[in-house]
Amino acid sequence: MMNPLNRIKDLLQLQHRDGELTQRLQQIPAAGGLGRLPRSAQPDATVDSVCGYCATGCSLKVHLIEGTAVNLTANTAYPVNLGMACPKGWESLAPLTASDRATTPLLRGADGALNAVSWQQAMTAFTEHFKAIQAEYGPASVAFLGTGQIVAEEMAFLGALAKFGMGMVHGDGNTRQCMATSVVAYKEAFGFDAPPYTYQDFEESDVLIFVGANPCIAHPIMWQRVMRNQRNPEIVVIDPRKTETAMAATRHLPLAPKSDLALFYGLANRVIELGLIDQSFIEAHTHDFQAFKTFLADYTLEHAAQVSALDYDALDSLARLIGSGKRVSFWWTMGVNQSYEGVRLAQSIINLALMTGNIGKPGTGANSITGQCNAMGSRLFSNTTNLLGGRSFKKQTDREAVAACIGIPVENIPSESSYAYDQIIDAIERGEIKGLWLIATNSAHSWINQKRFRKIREKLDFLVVQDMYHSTESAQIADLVLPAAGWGEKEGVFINSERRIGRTRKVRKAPGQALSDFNILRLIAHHWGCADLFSEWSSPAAVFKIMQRLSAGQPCDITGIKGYDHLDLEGGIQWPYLGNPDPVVTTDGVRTGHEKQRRLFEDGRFFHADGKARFIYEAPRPMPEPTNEDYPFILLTGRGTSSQWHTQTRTSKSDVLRKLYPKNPYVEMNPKDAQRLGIDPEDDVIVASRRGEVRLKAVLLASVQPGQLFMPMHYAITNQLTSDAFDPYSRQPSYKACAVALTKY
Ligand SMILES: Nc1nc2c(c(=O)[nH]1)N[C@H]1C(S)=C(S)[C@@H](COP(=O)(O)OP(=O)(O)OC[C@H]3O[C@@H](n4cnc5c(=O)[nH]c(N)nc54)[C@H](O)[C@@H]3O)O[C@H]1N2
Ligand SMILES: Nc1nc2c(c(=O)[nH]1)N[C@H]1C(S)=C(S)[C@@H](COP(=O)(O)OP(=O)(O)OC[C@H]3O[C@@H](n4cnc5c(=O)[nH]c(N)nc54)[C@H](O)[C@@H]3O)O[C@H]1N2
Ligand code: SF4
Ligand SMILES: [Mo]
Repeated sequence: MMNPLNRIKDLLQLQHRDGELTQRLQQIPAAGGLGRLPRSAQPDATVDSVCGYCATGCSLKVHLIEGTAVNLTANTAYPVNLGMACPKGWESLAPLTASDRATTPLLRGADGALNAVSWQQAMTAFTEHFKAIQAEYGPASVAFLGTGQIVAEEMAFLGALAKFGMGMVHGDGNTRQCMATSVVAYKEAFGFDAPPYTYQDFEESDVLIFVGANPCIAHPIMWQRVMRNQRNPEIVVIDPRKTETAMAATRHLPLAPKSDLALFYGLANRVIELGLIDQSFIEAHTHDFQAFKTFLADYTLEHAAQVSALDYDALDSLARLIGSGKRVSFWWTMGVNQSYEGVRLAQSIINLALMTGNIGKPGTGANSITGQCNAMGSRLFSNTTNLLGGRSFKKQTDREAVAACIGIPVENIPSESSYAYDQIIDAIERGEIKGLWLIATNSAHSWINQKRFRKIREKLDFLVVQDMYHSTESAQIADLVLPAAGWGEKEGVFINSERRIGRTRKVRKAPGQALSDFNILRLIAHHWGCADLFSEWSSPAAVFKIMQRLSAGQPCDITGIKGYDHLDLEGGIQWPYLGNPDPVVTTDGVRTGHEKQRRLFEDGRFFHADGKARFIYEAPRPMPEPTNEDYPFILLTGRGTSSQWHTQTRTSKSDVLRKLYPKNPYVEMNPKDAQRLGIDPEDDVIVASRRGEVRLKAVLLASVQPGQLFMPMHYAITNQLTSDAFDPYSRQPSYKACAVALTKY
């Protein structure tokens, strides 16, 4: 069972670079199930490939024998990870050879069971069912839900095929659960969805403020970059829990959950009061500061201290630090994004960076950290919320530009935006959407309020799940499972958190009849009868060229990249990239030609037509589900260990990773609450919300405040409790707080 030592072990493990852990990992049968290699079998080649888990985007050197991966090490030459990798990265090959890989298509038969069928039968079922639904209920009655974990070329193809070829209108992705808030916040404030930073900023900052982010667990190698900072920085963590990151920080502000917005307005108010704003930056580069200042009058620092239950002096000191720090950077993740008022909260952070001129310079920025390996790719190229290349479905000129660029009739492009994920679920409940296609996302575990999700299954006439495994919660309830290749079994690019486009490589053959998502999409296009529209979309490399054309003239312009090899040569390339002087490799192997680190807004120009950023604000709202007598605890959810990834379909397949995290679900609670309720460590408890109740082990930790509980999202029971509240602007689910009761079992 879980004990806090696991966490510490976990932290220690990621301090190792090429040390002990590497050796331990090398003793494990070479990931890939080849068993122990004979001494004579030395790798005969090595390729660089970007990791397929988190958005840090580390580069791994994959060692091959006759074209097949046998091992991997961290890439020392890559500007992201500089030779480091976390346990998940080291264990990237293990999930590929798991016994529950989907190796043939599976179709639910009259007997109610999923039976192996040929690709021909699978494609016939796919097209017949979806076409029949569309014929009866209209083209928009079939929808898809995608991901931030397939290569960008596959995302672009999926979005284009579904919407321009198959007539779908609605398609969204798991990035709605994750990044939607930042997307909207940036678009409104900067004029484009543009995280401005480069990882070098971790090392060049004097004050780093992490809000609702736990990089020690969730982005371990970003945290290593923080640890390389030689400026003796103040590291501030704003999180209700004393997380691993909070423990390693210089200051921790354990605020009351969801009091962040009042807190940031209070800090802004105080910075103004202290005269610590950057007046010349505000005047030259922003709009609406005066109105924001007037609005702030109601949000004093005293008010912030009261609402957040934090000490006034600690907040006053933080306001002074933000106002007077030379290089202040703000970093946020899901503690901000997954909130019913996440967009305004992200903007309250952006406002602080703008008013103190902390943007566009080394070590500064209002920086949203992305989650999955290709979350940024999906933001730009998935054709879900945005029309390909960061455009709008609603704009005629944008539709025409895309139609001309990819040679399809403009009428094929929907003129309305897609429903968001939750709206797709609502539409299924209403009977408006009857067919659903899930690609590389495990909604039947990860979506909020699972009871409701499971009910909509009954409303669907046909559910297709395209996944690496047949055992996922979603595959288990599908009508048709399409077996997909995973990371390491296909080619393409990921775009990491600092906008760096990096290449990922095929280093193994997918098992059985599993195909890359790219090739599955090609098959579907053929069987649907729209392959001629996509004749140019013949390979990932061909689609990368299309993506480059689609980016032309946009803030994410990448027309200067000369192809995949160029990405390899440069150690990935950050967007935008219009092509600097040709890269040159000097005789001693040094590459020159473009700067390896680039941040946005160095010239103070933002992407709005007038070049100015906006201050955006709104009064805080009460929590949708506050505690009461019946449900006296606030339940927080999030990442549990650096060795667990989401719904664990991949990380649970590694012998090494399984040793690094608790197998069974648990809830972390404060020892004082436990004592009051007569609960001992390891006791079984019941946690109940208005949606349901679950039984699990109690772990007593002072890192959780009294009155709060924490459950990792990696166990399927967690989302039986969460409540479906959403941010109104981004439609991102508010996973991070609901009211629950806890009793001894
Ligand atoms: N090991 C591992 N790494 C991962 C992932 C994984 O599953 N496993 N997933 C990846 C993905 S997709 C994502 S999106 C990222 C997520 O990365 P993070 O966002 O860093 O991780 P979380 O644990 O979800 O949430 C961060 C913190 O938000 C805090 N929080 C909750 N409520 C509030 C609040 O009201 N205010 C504030 N200020 N904080 C609050 C929680 O206590 C938690 O510590 O991680 C990525 N990296
Ligand atoms: N309570 C709570 N719930 C949460 C969160 C939280 O903090 N709290 N966080 C949310 C966030 S930020 C996120 S990002 C989501 C993640 O939620 P999901 O996307 O549902 O989680 P994953 O386990 O990453 O699911 C990815 C699926 O794709 C499959 N897969 C992997 N690679 C490939 C591939 O190349 N092709 C195909 N076809 N399939 C592949 C995997 O086997 C897996 O089934 O969870 C959200 N849910
Ligand atoms: S930090 Fe993220 S990208 Fe780097 S090795 Fe770990 S999971 Fe992979
Ligand atoms: Mo995420």
